[in-house]
Amino acid sequence: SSPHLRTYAERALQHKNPAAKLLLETIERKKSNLAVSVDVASAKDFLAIIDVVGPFVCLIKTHIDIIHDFTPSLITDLQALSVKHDFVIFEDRKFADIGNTVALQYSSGVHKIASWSHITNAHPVPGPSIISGLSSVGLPLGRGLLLLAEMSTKGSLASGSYTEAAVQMAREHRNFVIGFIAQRRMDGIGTTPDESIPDEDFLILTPGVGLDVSGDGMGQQYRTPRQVVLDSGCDVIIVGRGIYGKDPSLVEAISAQAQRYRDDGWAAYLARIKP
Ligand code: S5P
Repeated sequence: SSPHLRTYAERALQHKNPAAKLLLETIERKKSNLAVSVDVASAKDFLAIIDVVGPFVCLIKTHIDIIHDFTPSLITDLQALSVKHDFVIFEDRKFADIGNTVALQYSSGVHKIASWSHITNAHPVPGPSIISGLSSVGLPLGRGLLLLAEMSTKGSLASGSYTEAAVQMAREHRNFVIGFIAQRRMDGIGTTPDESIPDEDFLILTPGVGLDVSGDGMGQQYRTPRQVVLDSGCDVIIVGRGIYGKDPSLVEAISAQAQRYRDDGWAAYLARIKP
């Protein structure tokens, strides 16, 4: 059956990539397919939000280059929170360069992403060499890569044959590419029905999720957890401003929003796997 009709627990048993396995196991253990994207500029707000939403998430998504007062100790603190609350870490770096350059960007610089982020992502635009470059660093560390097969923004160029080519690229590197940033399932895309690939199980992590507004006035487009998980078959909802809003100090509001999205995402999953 199509992966999205199986439970997260069943899929965890099948997956060979350690980061994919960890994510699926964490989702099942915490009964949460919610990822929170923490796009704030101060280290203090960043850690405070993560500590509040931590109990309700399977994964925390970071843009570490947004933090204006970054120091290496922030990573130690982030890792401590990931142990305390049991979540996976995904640095949303969106690599997009030649293999040699992305390998250096992934391993080095101020942020040393590969040393702490279980999952990262890349644009497929340079072709397969971007995967080779990143996997030369990430595979020995047990990391996983998501390709951006689609985007949530109005007018996105990642559609049609570009999306198909991204899926084909992923199929050639299934030990390291664990899935996609996309708006729907990618199963069998680019194949004819008679050449379906039996044990293909790409994880679909989906941003552009919001319950209260349909966009942000800067091209972002939002759908509900139910549309994303039940109607489109995606595996993880990624929510940013819908949860932490405009004021990171409103701890109770943030906690309530995280629970609300967690509950909606899980209800949509239960409705999906119901025989
Ligand atoms: O297509 C995409 C891909 C990504 S990774 N659309 C997105 O919005 N994202 C990221 O998800 C984006 O960089 C941001 O960190 C998050 C969405 O944030 P929100 O506040 O709009 O929920």
